[in-house]
Amino acid sequence: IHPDIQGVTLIGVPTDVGAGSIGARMGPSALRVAGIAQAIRNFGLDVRDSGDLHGPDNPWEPAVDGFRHLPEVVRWNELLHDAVFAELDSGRLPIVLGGDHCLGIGSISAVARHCRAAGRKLRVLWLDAHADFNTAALTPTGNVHGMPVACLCGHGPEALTHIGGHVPALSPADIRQIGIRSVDEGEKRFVHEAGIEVFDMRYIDEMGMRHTMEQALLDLDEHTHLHVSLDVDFLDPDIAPGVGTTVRGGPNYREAQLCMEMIADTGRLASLDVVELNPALDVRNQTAQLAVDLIESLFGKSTLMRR
Ligand code: 6HN
Ligand code: MN
Ligand code: MN
Ligand code: MN
Repeated sequence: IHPDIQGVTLIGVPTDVGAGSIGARMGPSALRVAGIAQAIRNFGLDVRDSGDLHGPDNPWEPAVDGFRHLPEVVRWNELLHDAVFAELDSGRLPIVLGGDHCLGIGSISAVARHCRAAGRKLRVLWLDAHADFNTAALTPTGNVHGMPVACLCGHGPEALTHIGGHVPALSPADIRQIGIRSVDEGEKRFVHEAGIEVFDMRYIDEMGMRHTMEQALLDLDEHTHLHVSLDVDFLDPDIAPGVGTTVRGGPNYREAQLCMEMIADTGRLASLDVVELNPALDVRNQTAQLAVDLIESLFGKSTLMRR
């Protein structure tokens, strides 16, 4: 992790207002049950669990003007932005326990604001089966968890794009997407037009995870804040069934571990989102346990002594 980090704070965000199925609201509990706090404490870090944020219920309504539950999505993301910003401001590494991936808007807009104020460069690794680059006009579902990257890049309703106080919160040049294998037709064109660097599964198959991560982590320096947004549907559904939007053909256990280990080796991790875990679809909490396993690697656990 980043050498300036004073400690780690867990922020539970029990909501699925942005998702197409309910259940991700139980994600924070499942990660706690899988031992996330102790796993990080084992590295000698000061870990504080700040509990759960409290936001509106999921009204489970059809889309209005291309968005499902926009007011509720806005409220959760405003709350999360403030919580993440406060932790970064006190020198701590926030871990957002989602919750669905619409929460990337609040979390990463706070990270971007922090980086602007602190004069840091920002690199966002978006680990996901999906590009999450839809807009109201492009979305086939209206679910805002399919739109956070577009919103962060300034394409979306003002109530979401301006949460971090600067529009756009992110430049496409700050983002690397890894593991992508399901992108909607209009969304494909828009990702291409925006110029986001995408390491899709075809790339990973051909070049391997090692080369992929070397590319995704190029040009980090001592001033870089590295944010990881881990959508658990990034992982192959054989090892991670507890997700509402599984897509087959994702990274296997070792590929996922290597991905985390290479991020750990940079020593630049400064914030993390773990999202889309849906315990209602899981089997004996195995997806939460796997996520905790991967987070241990992300924080530097390795099988041998390394230096
Ligand atoms: N996620 N592209 C689809 C949609 O509804 O826009 C799926 C989005 C999935 C979002 O997994 O975070
Ligand atoms: Mn900082
Ligand atoms: Mn996602
Ligand atoms: Mn996804």
